[in-house]
Amino acid sequence: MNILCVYPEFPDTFWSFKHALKFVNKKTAYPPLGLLTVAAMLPEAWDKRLVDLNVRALLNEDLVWADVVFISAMTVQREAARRVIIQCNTAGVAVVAGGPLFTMEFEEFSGVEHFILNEGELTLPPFLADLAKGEPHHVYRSSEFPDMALSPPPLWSLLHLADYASMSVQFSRGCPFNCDFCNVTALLGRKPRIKCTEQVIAELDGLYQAGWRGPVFFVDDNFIGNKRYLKQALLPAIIAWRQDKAGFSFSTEVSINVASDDELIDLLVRAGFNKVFIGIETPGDEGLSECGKGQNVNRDVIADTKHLQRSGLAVHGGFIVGFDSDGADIFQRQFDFIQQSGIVFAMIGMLQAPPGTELYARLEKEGRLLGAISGDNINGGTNILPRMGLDVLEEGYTALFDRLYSPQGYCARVKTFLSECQAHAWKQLHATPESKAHDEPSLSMNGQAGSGRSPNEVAMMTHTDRLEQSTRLYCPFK
Ligand code: B12
Ligand code: SF4
Repeated sequence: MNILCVYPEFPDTFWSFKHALKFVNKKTAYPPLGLLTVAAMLPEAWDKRLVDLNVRALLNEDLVWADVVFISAMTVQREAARRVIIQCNTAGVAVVAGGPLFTMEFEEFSGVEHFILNEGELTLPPFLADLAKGEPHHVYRSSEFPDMALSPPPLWSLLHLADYASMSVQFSRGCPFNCDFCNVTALLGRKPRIKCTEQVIAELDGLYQAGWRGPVFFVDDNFIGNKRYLKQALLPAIIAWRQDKAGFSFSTEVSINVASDDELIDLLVRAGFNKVFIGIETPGDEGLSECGKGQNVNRDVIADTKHLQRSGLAVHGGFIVGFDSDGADIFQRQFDFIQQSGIVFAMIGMLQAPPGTELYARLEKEGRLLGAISGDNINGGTNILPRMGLDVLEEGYTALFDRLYSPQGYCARVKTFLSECQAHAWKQLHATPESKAHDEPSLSMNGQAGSGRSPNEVAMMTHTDRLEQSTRLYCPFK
């Protein structure tokens, strides 16, 4: 059987990095990890190929080769997924669909023979068994959450690695918190489920053997959901693994309580983590309490951020405007907060209510839903009627975004960040054993080889040099 895995194209969004990718000479940001994982669960005897439409077009000859197309997508790829399905239908190739888009709204799609919803580790085996018997059903779903021991190492061999800016590895699924706007818990549960250390190291080994040298994103909903295991097993193992492997750096998503745990921060940095994405959401406790983000309440998040930055972790932040408790001053407060924090990569969105969340249920009851979400949470749109009024939110949001991403606003954050992290110290924190032997201290803080400048030359660097360095640092893939 010939299985063609197809990943639809991302539209031009903040997260597609379409304009930034050319700076690093890559075609797309991250690999379609769901499809690579599912491909590894298929019978070994079947032939498998991948077409990632973010890398190249889906050609007729691909479809002539394929017996079945396996498609995966998130909501933001909705329209692109429809186009792929039509193309397959026209070519007469059967389509099997899975992933978050279809899990949440499969009823909206025609032209798909089989929907394998939720987590493939549970829903794919019964489909394969029924297929072998010649009686596959239309929909497979599960309300259970599988043990991560069932998740095989992704089939890296399907990728042309050089097209990607970063690779992805997943350690855990689920998040112990329960923010009302977030559908992670609805999709993946509140109990973090983890892979064992041996599984994670095997995936990293697989990447290393496939020739990857570069950034790896741990695509967990909250990497520190099980701190004990991280401290006792996984991070020490990654520290040991990295000893003789140059060129790897890691980033991930964590909750803000990481800032209170110096032992964990130290292990993360020693394991090669240099960036963490944190859902900070809003500067005021009212908004945080409203959305159930108790873990952020009563904290000095700016101090937390600076502590992480000085310790060697650049902080990327998620922010939201449009909570019921937000007054008209929220736009200025968010601006001041983000600028002071030195969070260069600030994802700011309007509050949206994805189906399946507590927020969706509440606003539906209150008659304040405007329809489906687009899947792009920073396109200046929303599916809710905010208390402050839609016009006020839209106008305030657009002005805030423009200010944050104006050259002045952006560079001011870069400077704040640089002054916090004390460039030399940061570079040393992230030096791999191998690079320590070769690098003199330099301002190149992105895990690449040092600049070779003497301390005097460094001191004489021009403002432009520094900006160039910081832009390289702030390429999200370095
Ligand atoms: C990494 C990641 C990203 C990466 C991109 C990854 C990529 N492929 O290019 C980045 C950071 C760019 C990103 C961006 C965004 N993301 Co995102 N992202 C994730 C994250 C954390 C991990 C995805 C992953 O690799 N998972 C690991 C694999 C193994 O899991 P999986 O893909 O779900 O696959 C499993 C099943 O779904 C199923 N399956 C999947 N595909 C298929 C196909 C077939 C045929 C079958 C049988 C089964 C199957 O089997 C797999 C094994 O169980 C998820 C959360 C999560 N834990 O999954 C959110 C998630 C996918 N993102 C989400 C969202 C909303 C976004 C953004 C809008 C921003 C935001 N608010 O987070 C943007 C939109 C993207 C854009 N370009 O505009 C939502 C999607 C919800 C939805 N309904 O689509 C998720 C689920 C998080 C959430 N909040 O709930 N994201
Ligand atoms: S901490 Fe993050 S992943 Fe967890 S529920 Fe809140 S927003 Fe979702």
